[in-house]
Amino acid sequence: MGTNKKILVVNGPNLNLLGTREPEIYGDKTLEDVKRLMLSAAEGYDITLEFFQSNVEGDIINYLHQNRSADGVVINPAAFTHTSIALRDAIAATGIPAVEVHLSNIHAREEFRRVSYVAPVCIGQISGFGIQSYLLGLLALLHHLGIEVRK
Ligand code: CA2
Repeated sequence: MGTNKKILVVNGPNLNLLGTREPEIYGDKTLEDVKRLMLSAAEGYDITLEFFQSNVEGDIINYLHQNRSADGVVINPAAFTHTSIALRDAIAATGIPAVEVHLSNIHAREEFRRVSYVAPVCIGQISGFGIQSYLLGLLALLHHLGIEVRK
């Protein structure tokens, strides 16, 4: 019997509105669909997922601080990806192993989206697979942490 690991799933600004606008870029799935997808994958592992979304930069930073004992985080920082040194510092300061995920391929869009302030403090980045990016991000994180599928 292994020990249950806690994995955070953090979403940044405007992602609460996912599925309501710009389906050609972000798809028609909602954040609830993301949650369902990840929870069903999580059943295969001895992990607990905790979901958090905020439109407020400081609230995301405080959440990471409060949960710094978590084993890992899958994070879509949304627009804060391209602006927030504070969020980058919070990921580095808490030391929580992080995987950055994006619905869209941020490298195939406007120039300003190609820059990620958080990428250098993350294990890696998954970008462009719609809500599957979150699932791939979770699997990549679990692999990095050495968490194997339940027997
Ligand atoms: O592709 C991604 O996942 C992004 O992180 C999404 C951010 C964007 O600023 C990043 O460059 C890439 C935007 C999230 C906006 O969410 C929406 C929700 C509903 C309708 C339209 C956008």
